[in-house]
Amino acid sequence: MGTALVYHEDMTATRLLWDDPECEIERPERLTAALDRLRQRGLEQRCLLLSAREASEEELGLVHSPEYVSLVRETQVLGKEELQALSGQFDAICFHPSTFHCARLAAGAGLQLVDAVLTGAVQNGLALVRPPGHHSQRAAANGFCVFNNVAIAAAHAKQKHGLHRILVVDWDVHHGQGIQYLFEDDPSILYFSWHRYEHGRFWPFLRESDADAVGRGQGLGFTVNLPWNQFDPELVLVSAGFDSAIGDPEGQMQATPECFAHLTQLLQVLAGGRVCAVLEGGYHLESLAESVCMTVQTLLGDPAPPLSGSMVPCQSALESIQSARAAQAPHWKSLQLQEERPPPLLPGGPVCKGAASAPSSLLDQPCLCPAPSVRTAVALTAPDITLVLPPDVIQQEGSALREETEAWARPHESLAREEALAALGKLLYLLDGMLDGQVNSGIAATPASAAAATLDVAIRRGLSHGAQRLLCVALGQLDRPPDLAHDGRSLWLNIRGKEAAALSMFHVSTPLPAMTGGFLSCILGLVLPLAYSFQPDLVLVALGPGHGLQGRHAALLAAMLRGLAGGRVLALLEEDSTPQLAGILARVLNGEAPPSLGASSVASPEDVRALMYLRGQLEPQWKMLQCHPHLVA
Ligand code: X5A
Ligand code: ZN
Repeated sequence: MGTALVYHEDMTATRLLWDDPECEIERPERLTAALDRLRQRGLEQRCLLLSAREASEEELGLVHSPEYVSLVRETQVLGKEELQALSGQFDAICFHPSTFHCARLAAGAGLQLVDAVLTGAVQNGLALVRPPGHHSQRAAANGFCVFNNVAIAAAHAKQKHGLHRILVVDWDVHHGQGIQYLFEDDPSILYFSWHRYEHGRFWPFLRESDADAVGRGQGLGFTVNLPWNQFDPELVLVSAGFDSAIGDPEGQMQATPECFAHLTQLLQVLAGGRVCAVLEGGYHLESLAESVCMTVQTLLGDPAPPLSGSMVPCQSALESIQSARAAQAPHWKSLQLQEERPPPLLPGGPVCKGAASAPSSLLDQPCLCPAPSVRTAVALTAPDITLVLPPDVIQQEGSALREETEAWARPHESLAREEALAALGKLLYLLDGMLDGQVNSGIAATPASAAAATLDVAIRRGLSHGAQRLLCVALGQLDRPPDLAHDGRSLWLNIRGKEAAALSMFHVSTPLPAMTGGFLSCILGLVLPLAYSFQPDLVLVALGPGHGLQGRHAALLAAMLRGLAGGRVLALLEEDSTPQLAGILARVLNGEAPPSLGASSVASPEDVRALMYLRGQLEPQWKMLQCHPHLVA
């Protein structure tokens, strides 16, 4: 459906007219550097370009007082001395005669983006704007921000489009106190911000930036940090600041540009993919440009490049997450999990083949080689004419050589039948395309009776032909091949109706949760932390006999797993799966947003118990699990 890029070059006009070391980083080149890089990468050309319009004074009035709007309007005719004097009345603000025009364009750009997304003209988009907005308040400019672009967009989405639930995610390194103040008592706008705080010693130095600010009145629980599995937003607005990126002089944090691809991708599973990002901070031109490209690329549906570095959360981050969860727990049922911590797995046993230390040949490819020419391929033995696919998803015709297929099939009785052999040939051909870097993701099918054997071959083939670490998520009656070496190169996660058990850190079984809430907790609380800790370079998802998965759940799982291995995900289905299931998986693997799940129930007590049990067992080995601490309310 497309990605909008909203911009107007007039927004480069406002600039610093006097000496001010605090304000000088917010320069016009921030926009031109980001835009140039988008052009260079061929990303601008893939977007629908919209020229920003000015927001009307009435629209500004959605969140600002008329007196404040007049005050900013009047700066247009002030001289330099007067501008400087007026600026001094605010914190970190430098007015320019063009400020009013630029700030109206910035707010208007956000409005246009929301209109484009909510009328269905595009799926998502980014507004590249100056000045930023999230610090600005009802009657005050603050922290380079004049009008609160994202807040105005949110108020407009409510008023003009009749929305009832809007999620605002603020990933700028600073707390957007302006947005918090404006919607503190409004339960229809959930404001989530993460920001550098330093116990109040980081700008804007506010007590109310801490985790215990949770909103007030009707809005209790709708301010700050919490997971999003009950809110079910209709629209996601992002206060997209990139001053948390590596190299930024303000933020001094370490987020690599790829992090923003992953953040974007995680948000795309919400609100049917309706994501509007609006630029806030970001002052290191190189880092800003790269991070903007990562965001736009992900909005366009490209898979996120793998994250690098050690996947071990630091103690202070864990403490911050814990205090935010504790503060929010009274307001969100999904946070009120009470379980005893089970004994951890005994030490010893196989260890992970150093995810960070051993670079993976497959994962290196996206950086060195051009992106795969085919994003998603579907290899079905009897292509179903009712299968509706987007034009860029290809139906694979090819098959591996007969002899080679037979050699792989030989150890398996269930692969002796002609249909099973033909399906295996197709799968091997597809898998080779992925391992060679020509195809990014794919779907293959197999007769149900041959599902286990086909998966077995796919794992072995993957590991012997270039994959260093392979994640296999198997649903239904599929057993881990018994002789598969415990050499730390394959992680087996079986989701089916049996009890929870971790046979080793690489062999985990968990029951399929009955309801959406439980399914979501299983993915967020177990599958993703294990997967991100393991850092596979190939992912297999197999829906085997009796998998019991609903289409929208399968789509969510596929969308989330796409964050791993640079999106190199192969889904294996049973031949008699419905064309709907194959279609939805193909579209999601190809970058479309999964359908919205609806407001989900919380996980059942049994589901919570199974999840807690496994997390407790596996936490010492898979450190990302620590991000979901055991809460005893
Ligand atoms: C939008 C933004 C930061 C202001 C920092 C003042 N503002 N020291 O990143
Ligand atoms: Zn900032």
